[in-house]
Amino acid sequence: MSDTSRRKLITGGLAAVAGMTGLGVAARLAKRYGLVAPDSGGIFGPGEALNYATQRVVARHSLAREFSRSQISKPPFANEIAEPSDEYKRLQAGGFADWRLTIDGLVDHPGTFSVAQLKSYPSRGHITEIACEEGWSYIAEWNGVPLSHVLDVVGAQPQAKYVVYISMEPNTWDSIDMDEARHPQTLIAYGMNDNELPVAHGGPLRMRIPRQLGYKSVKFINHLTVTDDIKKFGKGLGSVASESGYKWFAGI
Ligand SMILES: Nc1nc2c(c(=O)[nH]1)N[C@H]1C(S)=C(S)[C@@H](COP(=O)(O)O)O[C@H]1N2
Ligand SMILES: [Mo]
Repeated sequence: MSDTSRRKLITGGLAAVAGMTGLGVAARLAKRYGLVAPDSGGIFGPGEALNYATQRVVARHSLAREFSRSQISKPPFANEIAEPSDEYKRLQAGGFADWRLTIDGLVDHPGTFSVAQLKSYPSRGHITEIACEEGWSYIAEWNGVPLSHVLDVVGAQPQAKYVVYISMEPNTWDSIDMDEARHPQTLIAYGMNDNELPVAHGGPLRMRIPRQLGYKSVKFINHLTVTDDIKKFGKGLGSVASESGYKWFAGI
């Protein structure tokens, strides 16, 4: 079956089944096609599974809304961060010249990248809203390298299903599926509002994933792992956040 007709079938199937016989069947259909979030079946019910499956089938190429320069919030709000470690302070004192992003897992060319190296790649910026699950949001311009480009540089392998991103902050990591990882607005961000990314906002490197809630945009990242088996990480729910009850798929 062609990809298009398969997608049509899934889309139609999901919608029809959800309408006619309830979400449970739709969730089973989603499972059959592998569209199941790592944390589903836990505290989240069939509605959650349907949300992720529907998003992936119907809206996988949709773009987060981009704003104009005049709409940038002044000043941007930074969420509270934990006290940085001594190691972080040492790196900060050196202007982050020694910061490294390690990339490994299902890639042909694992490696470590300096911030300068990442800045040498084609950059992308977008003016988007970052929305916290606690109810506040603001608009800022984010600059960085598309994660997709970096995945090409390291040669992400075709069987890859997730990118796990790990913060220098202890016990702080999350993951996204390859659709989100390859999405053109998904950035490894190093800049904000025409400046370096401030420490409060996750400098020198953070993930910026504007189609999902703020907590997916993890700060201080220094390690990416490409995997086809998310169950191997932590408790197998796809993120630290999911382990404490937040949704792994936080699409907005
Ligand atoms: N390492 C790290 N990343 C993090 C957080 C954090 O506490 N530590 N908070 C998250 C949450 S809950 C939100 S809403 C956003 C807020 O981003 P901002 O502070 O740049 O506005 O960062 C996310 N990334
Ligand atoms: Mo948040």
